[in-house]
Amino acid sequence: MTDRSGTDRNLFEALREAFPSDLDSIAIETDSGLLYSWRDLDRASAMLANLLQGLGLPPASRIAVQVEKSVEAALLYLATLRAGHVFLPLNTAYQSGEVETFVGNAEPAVVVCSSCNFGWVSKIAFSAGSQYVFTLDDDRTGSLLQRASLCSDQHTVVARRGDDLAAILYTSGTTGRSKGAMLSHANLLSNALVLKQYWDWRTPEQGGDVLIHALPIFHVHGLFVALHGALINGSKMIWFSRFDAHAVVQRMAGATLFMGVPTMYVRLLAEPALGKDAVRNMRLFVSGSAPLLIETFTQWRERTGHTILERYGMSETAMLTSNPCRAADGERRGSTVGFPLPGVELRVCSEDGRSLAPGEIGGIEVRGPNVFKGYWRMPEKTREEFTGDGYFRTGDLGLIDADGYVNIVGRSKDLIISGGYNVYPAEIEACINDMPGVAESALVGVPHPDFGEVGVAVVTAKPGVVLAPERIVADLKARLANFKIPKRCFVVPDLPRNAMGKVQKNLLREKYKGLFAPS
Ligand code: MCA
Ligand code: AMP
Repeated sequence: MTDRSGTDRNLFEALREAFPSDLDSIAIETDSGLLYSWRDLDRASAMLANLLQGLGLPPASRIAVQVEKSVEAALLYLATLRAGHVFLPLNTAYQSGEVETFVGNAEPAVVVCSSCNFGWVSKIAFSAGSQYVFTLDDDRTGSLLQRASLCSDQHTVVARRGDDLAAILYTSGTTGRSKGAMLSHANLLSNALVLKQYWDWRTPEQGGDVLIHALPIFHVHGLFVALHGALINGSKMIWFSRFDAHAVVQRMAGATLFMGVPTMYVRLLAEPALGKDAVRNMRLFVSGSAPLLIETFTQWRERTGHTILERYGMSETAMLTSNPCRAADGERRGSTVGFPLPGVELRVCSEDGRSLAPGEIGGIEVRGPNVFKGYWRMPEKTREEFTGDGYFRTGDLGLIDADGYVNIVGRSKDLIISGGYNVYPAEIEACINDMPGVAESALVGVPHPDFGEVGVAVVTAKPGVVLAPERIVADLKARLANFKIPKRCFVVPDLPRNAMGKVQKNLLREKYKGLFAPS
């Protein structure tokens, strides 16, 4: 079979081929002043890959990683690809119960964690059958690097087919049950190649792009869209260990590209130093992971003279649509997520599966080389989410306007997106309902000036019980990632219900929508 797309291979091989010919030029400059050359990336990822290979694991073993953001953490990702294993990134906010669920389901052979979490993480990992637990800290210490320092810096990339698994990304799901989205080398490589072309990345020979990388690297946006984007274009990165709006504005003069979630744009706009001078060398601002308010889009244009390019994607699919980058491809329109990317087939369907006409609102369904292989060990769930003709049901509601721009108008899935992180109400409600004295609960999303949307919990008590909202929130904090914690909690006599007995979340959303409105 001929591989016309050039994606039937190990993704790392393609990224490595794009490194600039001058391997001693700077690939990454960190916010703490460290410099990494392209040769450093090549050698260090080789050493880590040799370490992984030396463990004698079966091909496609899962390597689960919950560590603070660092260049070494990104190198571990590259090493996992190089060694032909499967990367499983975990948000650092996840608490032990959440990590136990993911590790229990994925059964990774290797787990890498921060040294301060070694005690509880290793207990979970060894109970799930993991063979090795290493530590990696953001100050370049830990057993992983110690062991890798003894390994050779020469490594031959392990051959992988495009269809082989490269990564598993967990999402909590609308039922509260976690699902691991399986992404292949070809899924990720095809998406990186499409974005290279569509976003007009400039290779070093064309003057080069410099990306400000300020996103976490345990989700699609920071790990794939941003990191692959820079690597496959041989572009330098200015690397922030965490997002700091003030520091990002200071570094913009030395960069050409920024990618962020809407909360980051809101915080950047609050920086007095943000203006036309600060962005004088910038070429492109990309926003995604959550809806970008039209006010933010407009204010950004007024303050900086740049029009933010909004795009849309999912963990299961990587990037699906994008506003145009080049003027020749069209204008960037606020409140829209642009056109389906080349190679992505996107349609809007009614509940009974009819393809809808432009302007009609329905469920967004997608098909393409970027669409995942299914949920890890959940063939039934996978089947449910795909149509008979191979389209993935995104759970997003939208329309395609008369000019072909995709507009996302809502979600059929019960999901809150807070500061770019997904919060599935079913998971939080199940935790609250487990608490003594709780009769039932509902978590609804309401507008928030910083995070876009945040969760508000509405709870009822069992007869004769008096519940304290602060206690509920404190208990949740001990069990769940911080971004999932409701920003407010109310104890009420009853939840509103419709004639069928279903809780009317729309009424709760309406009731609490003004909670965080700026006064
Ligand atoms: C932090 N907090 C949050 C969030 N982040 N609350 C709600 N939503 C959030 N997203 C809370 C913490 O619990 C804490 O509360 C307080 O804010 C400060 O925490 P800190 O860690 O200091 O927050 P921060 O550093 O200011 O983080 C804000 C952030 C971060 C930079 C916007 O949330 C972030 O990096 N978001 C990006 C997420 C992302 O990369 N998403 C891409 C997913 P307390 O003090 O009460 O404990 S990929 C995806 O969605 C698809 C594929 C796509 O299209 O990209
Ligand atoms: P995740 O499961 O973290 O990959 O989140 C994917 C979801 O984020 C999508 O299904 C959308 O609901 C949402 N999303 C991503 N980008 C955008 C965007 N530009 N506008 C609105 N929603 C978005």
